[in-house]
Amino acid sequence: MRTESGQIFRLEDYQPSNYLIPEIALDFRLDPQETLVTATLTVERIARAPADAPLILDGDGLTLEALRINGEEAATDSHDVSPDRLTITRLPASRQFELTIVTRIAPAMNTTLMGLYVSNGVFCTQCEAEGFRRITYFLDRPDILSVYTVRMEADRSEAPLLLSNGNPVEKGVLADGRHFAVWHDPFPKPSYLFALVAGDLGVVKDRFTTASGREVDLGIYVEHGKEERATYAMDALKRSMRWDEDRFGREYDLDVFNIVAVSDFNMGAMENKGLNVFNDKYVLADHDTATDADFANIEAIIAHEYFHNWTGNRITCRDWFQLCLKEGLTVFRDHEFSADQRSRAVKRIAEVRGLRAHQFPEDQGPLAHPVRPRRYREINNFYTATVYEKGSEVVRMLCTILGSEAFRAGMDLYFDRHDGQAVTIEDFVKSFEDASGRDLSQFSLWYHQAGTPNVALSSRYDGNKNALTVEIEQSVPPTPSENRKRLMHIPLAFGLVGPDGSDLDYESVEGANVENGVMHLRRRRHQITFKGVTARPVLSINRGFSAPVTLSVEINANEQLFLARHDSDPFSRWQALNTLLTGALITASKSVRGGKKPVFDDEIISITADLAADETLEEAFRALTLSVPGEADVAREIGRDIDPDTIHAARKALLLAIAQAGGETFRKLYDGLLDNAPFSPDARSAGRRALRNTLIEFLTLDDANPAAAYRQFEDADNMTERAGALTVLAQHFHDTAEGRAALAAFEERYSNNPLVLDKWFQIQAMIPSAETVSLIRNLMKHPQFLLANPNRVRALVGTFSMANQTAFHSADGEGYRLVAETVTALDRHNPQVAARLATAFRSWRSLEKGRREHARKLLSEMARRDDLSRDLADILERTLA
Ligand code: 0A1
Ligand code: ZN
Repeated sequence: MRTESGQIFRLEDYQPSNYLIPEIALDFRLDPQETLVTATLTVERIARAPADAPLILDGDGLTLEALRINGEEAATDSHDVSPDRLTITRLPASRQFELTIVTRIAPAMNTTLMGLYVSNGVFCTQCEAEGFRRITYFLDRPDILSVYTVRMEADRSEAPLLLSNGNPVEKGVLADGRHFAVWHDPFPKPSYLFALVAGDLGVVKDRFTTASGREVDLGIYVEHGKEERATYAMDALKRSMRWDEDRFGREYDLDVFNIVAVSDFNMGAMENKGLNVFNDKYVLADHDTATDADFANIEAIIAHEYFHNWTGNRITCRDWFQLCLKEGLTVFRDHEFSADQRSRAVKRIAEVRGLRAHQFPEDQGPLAHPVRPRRYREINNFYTATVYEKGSEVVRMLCTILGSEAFRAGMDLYFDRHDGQAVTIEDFVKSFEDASGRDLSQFSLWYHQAGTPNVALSSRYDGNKNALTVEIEQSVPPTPSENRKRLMHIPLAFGLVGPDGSDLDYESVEGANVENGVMHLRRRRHQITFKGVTARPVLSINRGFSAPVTLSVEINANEQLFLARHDSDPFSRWQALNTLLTGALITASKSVRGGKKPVFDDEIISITADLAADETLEEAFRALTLSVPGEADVAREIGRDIDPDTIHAARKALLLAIAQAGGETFRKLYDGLLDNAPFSPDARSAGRRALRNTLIEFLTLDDANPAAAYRQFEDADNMTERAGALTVLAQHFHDTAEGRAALAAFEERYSNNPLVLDKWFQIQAMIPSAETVSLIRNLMKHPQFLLANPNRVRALVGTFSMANQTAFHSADGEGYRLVAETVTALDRHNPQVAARLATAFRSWRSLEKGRREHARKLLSEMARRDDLSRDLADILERTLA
């Protein structure tokens, strides 16, 4: 495996295939131990290919049983076969011919969860990115589009349900208790969108009538007995289908749309044509078992996969370098959907927090890569926050720059022009250039250049001239293998906030293109002068987070406080407060490191408490203002020589200070938010619960007593408040009688529900204590801990590595050792999940020396092993480079 890990794929080497496969018929004799797959391909040599061009098909661990060319057994010297490749050198002279390939695979032994595998007794597939080659030899690349007909045969009692892509065409009973079904998908698709599911599952059914009157049968398949918990997902699906018609004019195109939930899945979900396969975590929900965050995730992911039907399936990627073509765009679409379903401002704040927590550290560390990478070793490692989340931000900027009408015209042109094709980012951008008449070449750098740009900004007001002058400078820091950066087009939404809090007008502006409240930076430096500004304004910049940049703004604390109280843009209000709190935490952690007691400015504390109590604001927003920046956020801002213990101590001190300032006000607020209305997952009710959950942490800290949290834990009639209270108990009172009792009660109550048990593992993984490493080691021996189940591994070890700054980074290196050992053990079973877990080390160089040394040693030890998967070898080598 090690030698193979060296191969690098480069964008500039892209060559169209010499052969196409317009049609494929697949026949599966399903059996967990030994499944026979017969693939009959119609192969077509392209006009300009030489007649003797070999046909090289991808495979991965396959056993070839038979090969026929135009129905005749292929001569042994006509081809060369290995588990990973089938090369056919002697082919018919005709341009079109038929190839029949029989392979034998063992789904029950497949622990990688790529290709065909068995999850809880259900056969299912995962083919993106390169899983189809684990089923049969094929041109397993996204620019080969084929019409699929799939026949499945299985034991009737084990697998009464037989599903594949497209529409059902035939089914019937066979001898020996077996049966079959045939599905046909008329839309040509790449192999990564192939799927089949066979098993015994329950179903929730519904119907949807599209705008043009097409009737679609909807089905969500889940384990028997869990059907009730799929009704929210069904509702989200119907809302998504309607929204895509209303907002983008996109209708569904088959007679059926099915979703299957499985409990072993490497990622969130998969958009296979007409047959989405989901991690059951993103399907199953009811108030007793799912938090409001779970409901929101389900809504977003159901929408995401559905939206892929147009952005990804009807129009797909030419090659895997173009992954953001479908992912960035589809994330943008699901973000917009959620914003329309819920509070736009709250949604935007959550997106930005996510981007900063996941994408910024990636962009600022050794794994940085452009939204459209130019090289990769293992494509599985490029399903990243940069491709998805930054990719979405780039589409959002496109919309900001063009305006929503021209953006929609560009989307329409893209759909018209490229339906049924496999295309590139250049094709995508060109649609917008052609629809709008604008030159987007500088803008395109967002796709091609890695790194988070920084914008430094200062302003001065001249009261005699009524002029505000803003000095701005952009810079992009170097990233691996990209030292010199070009200047970007950065759209910065802004406002000139006047003394009464409303935006001031100006008469004229020079120094940059400024339109519709957006400054367009295109040069390294701009001096922008606004004339006719009648009072001294405070500049509110990057409103709504219009560009994914970091800012260095010369602004004093009073101005920042003013924005936090008065900015008309709710995102910027939250941002102003967040900047103040982050600054306070950095100062405080320096004090702790210097052996001093941290102190906090009264104004910052009181504004936080005031905003939380401001009833003119929606509850969800108030909950966000009260959410003090996380330890990782502060670490990222500090950037180097980080000591996580001092940040933890500083943050705890800040929580206490806010708790004491909030005191009685918080208590009243908390009590007032209790209502006796029956549970509803809607945004308003979720906002009230979010605020209660935020407040309960302060109440218990103020009391220095777990009683209030324990009461919430016991009284809660929903998972949001129950898990919220348990989190507070685990974070601050894990070694009290209440903390222990609550954890035990939770375990007992939900021991039969794996998704809720994940929460129990997760909450313990976050305990900031010196004993947590040994706690995790014990929990890994829990009868319900399974290395084979990705959700379980992520809940315990993933959460520990990503959301427990103090214990993961424990000064003795034991947290790192725990994660390194898990990564190594997991790599033998599931390289994809192992490699992802290993990315927890990506910021190791920004730590203080002792921790850095521990991390370097463990990373080097892991990298030296000679049995690493390509996935893990790639991550380790780049992390250490
Ligand atoms: N295309 C999916 C993500 C996905 C990618 C790879 C997978 O392989 C295990 C699974 C899912 C999406 O964007 O939702
Ligand atoms: Zn996607």
